[in-house]
Amino acid sequence: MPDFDVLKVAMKGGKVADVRRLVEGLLAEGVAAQEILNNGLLEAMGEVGQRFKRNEVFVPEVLVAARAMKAGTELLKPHLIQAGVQAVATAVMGTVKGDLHDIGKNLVIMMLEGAGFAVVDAGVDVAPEKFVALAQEHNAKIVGLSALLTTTMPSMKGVVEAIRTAGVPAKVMIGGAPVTQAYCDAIGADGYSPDAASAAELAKSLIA
Ligand code: B1M
Repeated sequence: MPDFDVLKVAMKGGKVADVRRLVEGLLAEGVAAQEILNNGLLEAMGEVGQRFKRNEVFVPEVLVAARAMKAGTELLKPHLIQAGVQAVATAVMGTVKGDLHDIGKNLVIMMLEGAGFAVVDAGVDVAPEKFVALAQEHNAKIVGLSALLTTTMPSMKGVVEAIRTAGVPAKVMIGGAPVTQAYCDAIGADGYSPDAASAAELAKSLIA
């Protein structure tokens, strides 16, 4: 039975070099990449997400843990592809038109990836048509919208309408500092979450 505790501690502490070394060691021992991903990296990221939600850790800790997870998953990726492991689903994620804030969006992307989603990062200042095109191109099950300005929030309504009009069968979830559940209900989006950890849980529940 491989011991994932050391790997989890290294990942939660954002120790990129240690994570690489430990993942390589486990692979060399013959541990399956899927097992390292689930019982090591994803579990550690889930714990970081829960602690973030409880305000026990903050944005910098999440970012360093996410960077360490990325280093680990990069080593696992070729093995996972070889083993035919599928992502849970694809999500397209972007900051809406007129809005250049991307720190929250990037955190949400990391948590979604941590939860097993393949994420297409649409970037910032993204027009409704681009969300539609990317969702169609990647057969996305989730379209995630972030907005930090009260002046750009209305663009979310435009994206929901564009997605529905184009007949894209994706769930639209929204978030960002000025966004609320009431606004989500008002524009007919499928879900709202106040933070990155809940966003990953919401995405999983929306496709369940
Ligand atoms: Co700007 N800015 N900014 N800014 N900026 C705010 C948002 C502001 C509240 C500051 C203030 O006045 N107190 C204010 C908005 C006021 C309003 O509309 N109510 C503001 C303003 C006015 C502006 C400019 C207009 C300033 C100017 O130029 N006059 C300008 C606009 C530029 C533009 O976008 N067109 C501007 C520019 C900038 C910088 C470029 C300098 C920089 C952005 C850098 C970057 O993102 N790369 C910046 C920053 C850093 C901020 C503050 C200080 C921090 C934002 C942030 O990153 N927070 C912010 C003040 C503040 O919030 N204290 C402010 C950390 C981040 C982790 O939180 O993004 O909320 P957040 O994400 C959270 C949740 O909201 C949620 O999860 C995340 C993690 O828990 N979440 C989702 C986010 N998206 C989600 C999506 C989901 C689910 C959850 O589902 C899909």
